Amino acid sequence: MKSYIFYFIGIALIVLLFGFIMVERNSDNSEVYIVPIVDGVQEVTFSLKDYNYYPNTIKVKSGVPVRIYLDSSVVGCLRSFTVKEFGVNKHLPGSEDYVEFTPTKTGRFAFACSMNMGTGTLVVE
Ligand SMILES: [Cu+2]
Repeated sequence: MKSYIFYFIGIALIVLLFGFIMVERNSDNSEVYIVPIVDGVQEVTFSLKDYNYYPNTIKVKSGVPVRIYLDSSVVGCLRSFTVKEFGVNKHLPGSEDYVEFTPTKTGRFAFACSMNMGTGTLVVE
């Protein structure tokens, strides 16, 4: 009888875990931010949400300059913005400061703060 209890607890845990993974994947897919092109530049402003960059996944076009701003909600080391793949590493003290780079290859790349605490995904198409 006791083994049945453990069996059901095991099933319940697997269902819970699977459900959790599904939800995470769904919310990730629905939160890809398509960066608009304004006067030939892809402009995006990050803010802070759950101690991380928001939007957290952004999609840009290859070969078009990307200009990134951080609004005043972004604090601490998250104001040092890096995209290793494209040699981006710049401290942006104010909300009017920006870093600009042109993605030269397609794929999914990480962006992060200088200490890798805040992280996100740059999708280049
Ligand atoms: Cu950091």
